Amino acid sequence: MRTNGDRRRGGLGAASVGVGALGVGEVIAAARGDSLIDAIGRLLIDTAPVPVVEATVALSGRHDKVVTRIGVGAGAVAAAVGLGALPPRARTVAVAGVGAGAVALGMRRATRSATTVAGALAAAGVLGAGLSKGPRGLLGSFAWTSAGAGLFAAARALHRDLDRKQDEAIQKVGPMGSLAAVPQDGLEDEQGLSSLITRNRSFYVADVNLTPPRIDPNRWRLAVTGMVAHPLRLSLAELVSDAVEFDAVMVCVHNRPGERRAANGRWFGVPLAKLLEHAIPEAGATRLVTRAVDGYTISLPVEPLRSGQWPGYLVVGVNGEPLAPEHGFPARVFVPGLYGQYTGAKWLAELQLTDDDQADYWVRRGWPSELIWVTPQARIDLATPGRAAAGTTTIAGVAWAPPDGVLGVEIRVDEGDWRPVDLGTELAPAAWRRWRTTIELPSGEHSVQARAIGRSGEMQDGTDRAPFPSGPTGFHTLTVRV
Ligand SMILES: Nc1nc2c(c(=O)[nH]1)N[C@H]1C(S)=C(S)[C@@H](COP(=O)(O)O)O[C@H]1N2
Ligand SMILES: [Mo]
Repeated sequence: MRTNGDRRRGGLGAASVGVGALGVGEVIAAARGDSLIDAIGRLLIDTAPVPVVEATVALSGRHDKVVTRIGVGAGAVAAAVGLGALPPRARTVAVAGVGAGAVALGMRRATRSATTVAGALAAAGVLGAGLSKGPRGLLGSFAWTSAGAGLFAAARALHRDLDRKQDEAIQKVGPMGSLAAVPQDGLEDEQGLSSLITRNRSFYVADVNLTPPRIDPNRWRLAVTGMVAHPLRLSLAELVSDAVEFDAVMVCVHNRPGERRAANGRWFGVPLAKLLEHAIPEAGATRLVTRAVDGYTISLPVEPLRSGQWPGYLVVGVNGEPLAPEHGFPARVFVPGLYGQYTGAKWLAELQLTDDDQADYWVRRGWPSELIWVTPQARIDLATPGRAAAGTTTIAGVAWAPPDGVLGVEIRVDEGDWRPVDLGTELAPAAWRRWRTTIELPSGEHSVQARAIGRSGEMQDGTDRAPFPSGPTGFHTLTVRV
């Protein structure tokens, strides 16, 4: 007869075996720079229903990757506890199932790696053996847990080492364009206002990978393939020599008004029109597939890029530096005005010209296949009392309406009349524009809202709408207490 106490100890023992087994898997995968947890996480990201993805993005904000990783780790340990509670024969079958899952994981393009498979199989083996014997008492559980923790630390050290090597390789690539003349818009004195150019380490990160792929810039080549008269294979140095600078804001389709999934950069890239001119697309080539090293794709129509109607770029740097690992080093595609999810892949491996209509990553998951353009949006960064004169409040922020530019920004207090604010100098139509105004507010609590007006006349839509499926709308509302 098993008592409750037995069961609790059994659960603890199985959990400790789970930690130990996962540690074995992590350290083996890490030998080649992979991670079992990240591979499982990517599988979940690739298969989770869109409402689950949307809820995770909305609830975890900037911490979505950490939250996913912790979820995977906790889930794996919980699964070990579940397996531990099974009768021996059922457990053997289930552990074999885990092994089969490991092989399946290694077959997927996004996570394909022999070391990940080896790590997962070893973890399954350790799990099976550990659960059938069971750790002896509390000390046994403690030993398994500490062994697992030690292996996790070893895996982490291996990853740190590879990250350091990647950073060194990126440093060696050298400067990308120049920030020689730091751009100004006349609002430099406003403390607390977003900077005109977002610093590289403040750029938001949004992608389906838990850790960025590491790419050796010396071996990397951009392939231009498919329906072209001249297929190309270009090194980073070759691309750099054709690159030009441009200023533009990149916005994630998940950026609800007031959020910070948007960043303004001085980018360095080769106009796609120029690359296409070299490659010479065949007459029937309608789609340009931007494909990342892990198979992730975003497709764009060829014609407007080829003609230059949409100034798209193959980007190799931002703010004077090469792209950071999490932002797509060594190259990505960016068409200013399209939301990040539709603008082109990071960690680019290939530009393929085609006439097929194979759906992209997010389109297969239920997002529309039509490209989604960024709509005008204004964000309030600060409301500072008494700066200009006693009894007044300075309100300032940023606004964007790429690619045409911001024509005006207006604010209203307590849903009263809209009034225009002062705009900073426009850096470029596709960039964000800073704004500021000083108003008098009677004492008490007030709601302040802002809206942007695009140069094409498009007014920011105040209807509160979630990002899925066609982009967010609404106003940023700030409550100010005077
Ligand atoms: N390869 C790849 N490229 C990608 C993505 C991705 O998941 N994988 N995410 C896209 C999305 S949704 C956005 S918003 C931008 C974000 O770029 P950033 O992380 O540099 O800000 O990259 C885009 N390019
Ligand atoms: Mo995004």
